[in-house]
Amino acid sequence: MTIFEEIAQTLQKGRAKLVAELVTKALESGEQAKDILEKGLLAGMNVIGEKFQKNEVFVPEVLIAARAMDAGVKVLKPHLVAEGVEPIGRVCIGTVEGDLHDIGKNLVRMMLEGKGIEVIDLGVDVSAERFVQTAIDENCGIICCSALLTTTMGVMKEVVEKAIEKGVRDKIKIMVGGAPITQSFCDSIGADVYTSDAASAADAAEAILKAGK
Ligand code: B1M
Repeated sequence: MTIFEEIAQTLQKGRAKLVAELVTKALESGEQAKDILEKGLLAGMNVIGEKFQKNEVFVPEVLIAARAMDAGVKVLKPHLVAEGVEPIGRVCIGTVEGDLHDIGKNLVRMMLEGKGIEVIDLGVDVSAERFVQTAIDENCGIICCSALLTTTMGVMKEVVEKAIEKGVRDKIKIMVGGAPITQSFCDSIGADVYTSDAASAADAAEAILKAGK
């Protein structure tokens, strides 16, 4: 087994401390940080994403794997910066105004990070104004909105309207998701992409950002 495969498999088992040790070992043996990220950490997280979509693993396993990914990335980060590895793009994410549910939103964030996307996490109870202004100020390619309450999903329409009002609707994609959201709701408010789960959200965001490069 290569060191990359070892890292990927250890990440899937959620063994954070061992992942950090293996990343250190790989760096010491002269591997490039970019390869460790792509062939080890991201490869492992992709497997978790695929299994999550097929209901072969569940929320706890994803959270534990994401924690292991974080441990590896922490070791790797200074080396990635030194090698000049660029993230594939930047997005902002949050749970919409009036809504405090953040478990799904956090899963989406972790899957996005698992794709090498830079994520600005605005947390919960995020207003349309804050989503759009952050996307403008921080040069985000995508705004990702999560909602769990039928009473708060309307804020997503406000996000679309705010982006139009600020003249950036053609520059910034808007992705929506959360238990009460559907494709027809997404279409009705004029958002760009709806996905039903975190792994598909990360796949869609990756495709959008790569297409925009
Ligand atoms: Co609340 N809650 N809750 N709650 N809660 C629900 C959502 C509810 C369905 C329970 C019920 O009544 N059966 C109901 C909503 C009913 C409705 O709107 N029709 C409800 C309610 C009513 C409330 C309160 C109003 C209760 C009260 O106080 N009377 C209150 C509201 C607070 C507020 O937000 N202002 C409230 C509070 C809470 C807690 C704080 C106790 C807690 C939240 C803790 C937290 O998030 N930190 C909580 C919880 C845990 C739930 C349930 C039990 C679980 C939600 C969850 O985390 N699911 C939920 C009932 C249920 O679902 N069984 C319920 C797991 C999570 C992984 O799924 O977020 O759907 P989800 O994310 C999925 C996908 O939707 C998708 O990816 C994830 C998985 O891959 N996804 C995206 C999510 N965001 C995405 C974005 C994307 C793409 C995909 O693109 C950008």
